[in-house]
Amino acid sequence: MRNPSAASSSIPSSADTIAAIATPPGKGAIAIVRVSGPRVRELASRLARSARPLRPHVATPVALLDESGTQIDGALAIFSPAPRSYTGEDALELHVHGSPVIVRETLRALLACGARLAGGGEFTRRAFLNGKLDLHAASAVADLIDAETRSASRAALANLSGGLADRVRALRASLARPLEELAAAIDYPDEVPDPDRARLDAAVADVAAELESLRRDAETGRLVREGLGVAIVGPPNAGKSSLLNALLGHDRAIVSEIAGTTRDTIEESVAIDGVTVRLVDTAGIREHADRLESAGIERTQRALAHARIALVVIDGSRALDDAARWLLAATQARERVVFFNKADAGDAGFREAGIEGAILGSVLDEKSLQTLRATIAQVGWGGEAPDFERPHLASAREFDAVNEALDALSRARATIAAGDALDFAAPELQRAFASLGHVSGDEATEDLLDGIFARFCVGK
Ligand SMILES: Nc1nc2c(ncn2[C@@H]2O[C@H](COP(=O)(O)OP(=O)(O)O)[C@@H](O)[C@H]2O)c(=O)[nH]1
Ligand SMILES: [Mg+2]
Repeated sequence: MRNPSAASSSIPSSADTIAAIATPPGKGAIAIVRVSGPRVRELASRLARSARPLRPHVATPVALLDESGTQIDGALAIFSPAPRSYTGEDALELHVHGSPVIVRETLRALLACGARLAGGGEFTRRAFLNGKLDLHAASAVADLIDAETRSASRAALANLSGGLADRVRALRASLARPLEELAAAIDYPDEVPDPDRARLDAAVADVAAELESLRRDAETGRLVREGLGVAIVGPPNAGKSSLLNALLGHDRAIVSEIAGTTRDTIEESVAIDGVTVRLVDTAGIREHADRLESAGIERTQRALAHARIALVVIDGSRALDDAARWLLAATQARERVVFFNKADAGDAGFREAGIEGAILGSVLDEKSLQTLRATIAQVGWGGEAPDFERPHLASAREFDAVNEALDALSRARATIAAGDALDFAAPELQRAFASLGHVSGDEATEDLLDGIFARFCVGK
């Protein structure tokens, strides 16, 4: 939906001029107050007095006044006339000295002169409504601000540059043609022949294949945003904490020959192939009076539940104990990397276990660490460094919409293949078409927009 006039009454009017503090609270060198909307010029001429008129996109020193004409600050003003601004409207940025008092006074003066306090994400919402950003890119703005790692910010930036919405729009266009043909055949059965089934199916299959590839990229995107959780589990004294430290490159966990030194879980991140790998070091599973300690089992299972990959560390130099056997069995059905440590001292446990793909090595040996990193990469993302620059579906909402479209397309294909009346295929294609509109933003409802912009901060 690109027509602001269609906005429902629950949405603050985009005819208002909105203002917000764009920088974080607290003292700073400078702070920025931004304004957007039809009354920006009027507000600027009243509150920002300068020797010469503000020139578009040029930072100009101004005396910043309040509504009664009293000076608040000496500031820099940047005026961006519509449509060449972030929001696509007339916009003004006031760079003031970063004192909370000045910032508050500036905002108060703007509100006193007729601006309204912006809602969360309202600037970006206007940018979307004015066609400055597609919906996918607009949500990427929040991802970029929320990014906590370099890889997450790169991924968000790729989405910000657009491209994905265009790709989805092109897929919609590929569905539009068969839909028109079907509609014509259904509406005028006597004049228009049914579209050729094989050709129709091929067209739908092409779109489905593209969507599958979008879905695969989305998995990569999630990996990039959220990182990969790896739980280091194993019996006490196997070398779990030593391994965490070795992968980190510094001593984080206490390593000791006294079994049971790591009491709690420790979480640290390392980058492998640019992906943030979150390593969780757990306390081992001890044996108590010939029985495995239940608290240790519980702890281990909790760590495993939160991780995608189990990194099972076992002392490979000596015979397997009950804890080792329990762990190997407990992790058998999941994604795991099995590392038999202490190869410098022997390989009895490694040979006894005979586990395919298990690594025999030592945390003291850089080669073993390299093999471990490569194996984590292999299990985590297929070994090939993820492409951070490729735009991808970034939210569960987009992911669901693509899944719905794929489901509808497969139902349509089943109908076509079964030789059923093509009347049954048409609504499914229509459904897929609509779902994709939620991703490209061509069919964005107010509810959808509310959901997307709800997580934005005020001033963005
Ligand atoms: N010989 C040998 N000793 C190791 C190796 N890795 C760890 N250790 C020793 O094993 C003991 C237990 O290590 P630690 O990392 O605390 O084990 P955790 O209980 O599994 O966390 C320490 O004395 C380490 O120095 C290894 O590859 N070879
Ligand atoms: Mg430990």
